[in-house]
Amino acid sequence: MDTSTKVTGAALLAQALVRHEVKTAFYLMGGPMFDAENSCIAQGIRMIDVRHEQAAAMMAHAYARVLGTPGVCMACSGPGAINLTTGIATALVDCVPVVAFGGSSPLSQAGLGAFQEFDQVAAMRPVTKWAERVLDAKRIPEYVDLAFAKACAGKPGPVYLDLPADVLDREVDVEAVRWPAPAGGRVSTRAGASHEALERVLRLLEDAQRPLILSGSGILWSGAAGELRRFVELSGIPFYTTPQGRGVIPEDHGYFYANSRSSAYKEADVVLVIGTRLNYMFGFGRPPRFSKTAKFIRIDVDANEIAGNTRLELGIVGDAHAVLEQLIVAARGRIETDRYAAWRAQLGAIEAERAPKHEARLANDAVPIHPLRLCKEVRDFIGRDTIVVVDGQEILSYARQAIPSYLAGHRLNSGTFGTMGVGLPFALGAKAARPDKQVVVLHGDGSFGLNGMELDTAIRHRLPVLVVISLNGGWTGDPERVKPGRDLGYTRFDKLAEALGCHGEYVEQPGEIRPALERAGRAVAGGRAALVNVVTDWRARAETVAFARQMT
Ligand SMILES: Cc1ncc(C[n+]2csc(CCOP(=O)(O)OP(=O)(O)O)c2C)c(N)n1
Ligand SMILES: [Mg+2]
Repeated sequence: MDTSTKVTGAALLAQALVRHEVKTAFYLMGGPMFDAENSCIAQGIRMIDVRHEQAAAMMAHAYARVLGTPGVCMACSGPGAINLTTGIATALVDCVPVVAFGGSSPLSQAGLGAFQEFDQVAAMRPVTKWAERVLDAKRIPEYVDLAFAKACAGKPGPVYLDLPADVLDREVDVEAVRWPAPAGGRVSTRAGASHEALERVLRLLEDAQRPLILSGSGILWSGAAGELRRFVELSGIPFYTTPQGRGVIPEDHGYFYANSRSSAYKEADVVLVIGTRLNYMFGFGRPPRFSKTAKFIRIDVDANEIAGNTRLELGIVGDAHAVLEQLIVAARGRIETDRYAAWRAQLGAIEAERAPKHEARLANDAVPIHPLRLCKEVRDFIGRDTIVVVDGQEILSYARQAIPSYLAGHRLNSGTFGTMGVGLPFALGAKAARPDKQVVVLHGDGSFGLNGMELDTAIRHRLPVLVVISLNGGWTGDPERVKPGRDLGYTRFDKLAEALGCHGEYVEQPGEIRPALERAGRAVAGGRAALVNVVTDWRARAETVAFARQMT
C-alpha cells in the first residue's frame, strides 16, 4: 500500500491543533506523547517544556486569560496527566478555557496492568467541564474540535482529551479522517437581552439612588471592556471588579473608588452584576457585606450561575458584550450621568479622606521591610501596561490594596480557588502570550517554592519575567507564633535563581528595593529572567484578615 496516504494519530493531533490556530503549547515529555509532541514542533507550534505538569496547566491558563483564546497543555500517561489536575481544577474554578491532552496506556493492554495504566478520564471529570477518551485515531480531529468548542461554549472552562498509545500510533488512511468544517470548533455566545428585560433594568436603575456595578472575568471573555466603560460613563454608576477582572476600566477612573469599597457595597440599593459570580469574593451578595434590601440584577452567560443565588431581582442570560451594547442604546437619554451625582459625591468624600492615609501607610520605612512598602516600590517601578501576577496570602492582600490595574487582562493571581504556586507559571504563560509586555510576579516565599523550578523554564525558553519575592520566612504572617508548619526560614532564592541562570538580588533595606528592581529590570530587558528576594516582616498580617483569607 502507498504509505503516503497514511497518517498517524499523533500527526493528526498536531494538524488539528494548527487548524485551531494554536501557536504555543505547554508540556512535559513522556510516552506515549513523543510523536505527538514532535509533530507539534514540526508544525511550528512553540512547544514550551516545563518542570512539573501542574505548571504547564497554569501556564496554559495564563496564556488563555491574557489572549482571550484557549490555552493548550500536554502530559504523558499516568502521573504526568494526574499532575495536571491542580492546574486544571484552578482553571475550572476560574472559568478559563484550557484544553489539556494526556497520553495513556494502550487500549490493547487495558486491564492487564499496563505501564502507567490509570483511569485518567475518571480523574479528570470532576476538574473539567468535559473529559473524554479518543478510541479511534480517525476521529482525533473531530474530538479536538469538540474539546475546543466545549472549553469556549458559554462559561469557559478546562477540558481534557485522553489519547491511548495505540490510538496515537495508529496509521490511518488520510481519506478516512473526518475533518469537520473549519469553523466547527468555535461557538459564538453573543446572546442579547429581550426588550422587556432591558426595560426592567432601566426601571430599576431609574428608581435607584445608589446603584453599583460589579464585574468580573466575564467582561474579558466577551471582550466587553470598552462597552462596560461606555455604560459606566454614560450612566455615572460607580463600579468594582473581582481581583482578576481588574483593569477593565482603568482604576484611576473618576467613577472608581478604591478605598470606599465596603461602604459602597453596604449602601448600594441596586447592584448590577455583569459577567461575574456572586461567590465568596462578593460575600455572596448577602448581609453583612450588602444591604438586606439591595436589589440584584444579574447578567451572565450561564443560566446556572444566575439560578444558583437567591439574591435576584432580575436575571438576564446573555453575553456581557451584547447586553451592554443594548443597554448603552436603551439608557441613552434615560439614565444620565447627573442622576447619581450625590451617591458619587458620598463615595468620593470617603475616598478623599482615606486615600492619603492609605498612601502614608505604604511609605513605611521599617526594617524588616513591611510588605506594603515592597508593594509601593513595585507599583512605582512598573508601567501602566505591565502584566502583574500575585501569589501568596499576605502579599496578595497587600498587593490588592496597593497596586492598581489599568488594562483588561493584565492582572492574574491565586484566584477564586486560592491556589498557591500559580505565580511563576502564570507569569511565564503571560510572557509567552505577550512577549512585548513587562511581566512582574510578586510572590510569597512559600508559594514560590511550589513551582520555583520553572525559573529553569524561563531561562531555557527565554521568557524574561521579573520575580519579586516577599521573603517573610514562611507561610503567611504569624505574629502570635501559633501556626503549625509555618516557618520556612529565609531561603536565598536569589542564589537559587543565579544557579539556574537568572539574575538575582537580595534586599533587606527599604531604600535598596528600587535600585535592585532597576538592576533586575535591566537584566529582564536584556532577555534574562530576574529574581529580587526581599526580606519582609514575618509579623505583618493584612488588615482585612477575614477578607484576605478568602482571597488566597
Ligand atoms: C496549593 C495550596 N496549598 C496550600 C494552601 C494553603 N495556604 C493558603 S495561603 C498559604 C500561605 C502563603 O504563604 P506565602 O506564599 O509565603 O505568602 P505570604 O502570605 O507569606 O505573603 C497557604 C499555605 C493553598 N491555598 N494552596
Ligand atoms: Mg511567606
